[in-house]
Amino acid sequence: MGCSFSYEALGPGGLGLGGTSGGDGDVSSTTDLGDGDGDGDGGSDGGDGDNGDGDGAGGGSSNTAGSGGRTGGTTGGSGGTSAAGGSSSGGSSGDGGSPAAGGAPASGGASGSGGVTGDFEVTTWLDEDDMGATVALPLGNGLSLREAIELANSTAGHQTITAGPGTINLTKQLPFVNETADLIFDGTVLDGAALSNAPLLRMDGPGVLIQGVSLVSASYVGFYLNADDGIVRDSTVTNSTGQAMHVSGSNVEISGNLIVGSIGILYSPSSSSSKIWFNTLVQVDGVAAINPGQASGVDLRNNIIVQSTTYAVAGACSKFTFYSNNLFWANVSGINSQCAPGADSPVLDPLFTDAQAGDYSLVSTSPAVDAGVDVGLDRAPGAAENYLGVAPDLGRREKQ
Ligand SMILES: [Ca+2]
Ligand SMILES: [Ca+2]
Repeated sequence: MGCSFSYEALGPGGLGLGGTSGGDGDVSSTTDLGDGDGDGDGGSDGGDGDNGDGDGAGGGSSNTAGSGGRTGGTTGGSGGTSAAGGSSSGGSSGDGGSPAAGGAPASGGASGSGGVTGDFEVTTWLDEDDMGATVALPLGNGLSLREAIELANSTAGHQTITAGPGTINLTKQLPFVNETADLIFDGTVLDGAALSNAPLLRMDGPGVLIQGVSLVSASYVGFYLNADDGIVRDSTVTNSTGQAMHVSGSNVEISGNLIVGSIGILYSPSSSSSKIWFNTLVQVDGVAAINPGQASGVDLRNNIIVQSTTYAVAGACSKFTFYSNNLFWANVSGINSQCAPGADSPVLDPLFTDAQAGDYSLVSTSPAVDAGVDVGLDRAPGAAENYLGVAPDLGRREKQ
């Protein structure tokens, strides 16, 4: 699935490394996940440092693979940097481009004007922690996620970290994302098997977006939303025994995620006005798959919650600003002992395509199809409406 919102400078090219007179570092901002162009133009003395274009062919709603990769700058000039191509992540099922083998590090003169500083693409799956790693000199085997987060944290303003398909076996707790940033993953797995009492991803800065990552072996907490306005979208938590998500911040959005097993989504009392939209939760353990506790203002719509080992949801009706259009099925203790769902919430088998094989997409006859309500989230990029058919589908993917 492509995503409609635009990213700031997915093409991280143009690090502003111009020639002596200051070249332009232009970044074509992109609106499609699959396209990333980064052209850094060298300054007048250096000629054009063509840092390579990364054109990801993927994106869009067709989920075709983004096959684009990046080629490094060959002409170099004085303006070229390595790895200046676009991030070229495809649609959600697309393959990102391969890391650039790019041109030599810039030796340009004074810093150029323009360009965007601080876009970081993960280029090694090793959980390195090289002191002083930078984009130009990542040290070790490349720029690790850990190093990228450290760079984003130490760089003022908003940055985007990207990572493509691969598995990162975390060796210790990652740095908390402590200022605003987007972490855009495409087929990236974070394995927390070596961690104990540590969240796999903790968001401590306001407005952090995490998208498209798969967490496994989270024994404590998977996503820790510890600041306001955070978003966890299109991600998964599986094969985990801890809390899939812990919500302390307010006005957070948890949308389009798949949680299988674990002890679900829990809250701190400090949280208010959270949005839990379009998630699929299967076989979640604990008090309830979604447990607001003492939090307030939960907007719970368009989810599929099935086969919880106890309840699907905990909490009196007063906890919820919205509590509608959710599908419940085969939750062992019941749906929610304190607040009955309305008639707009089907209690039916959702008819997953192949749950045994881990495919929790919907078949066309699923009662979750068109059973949702438009909450303003674009569930069908490229379509005229925010959804396909006559209404949004419940769960993590719009079927039809
Ligand atoms: Ca490194
Ligand atoms: Ca639909």
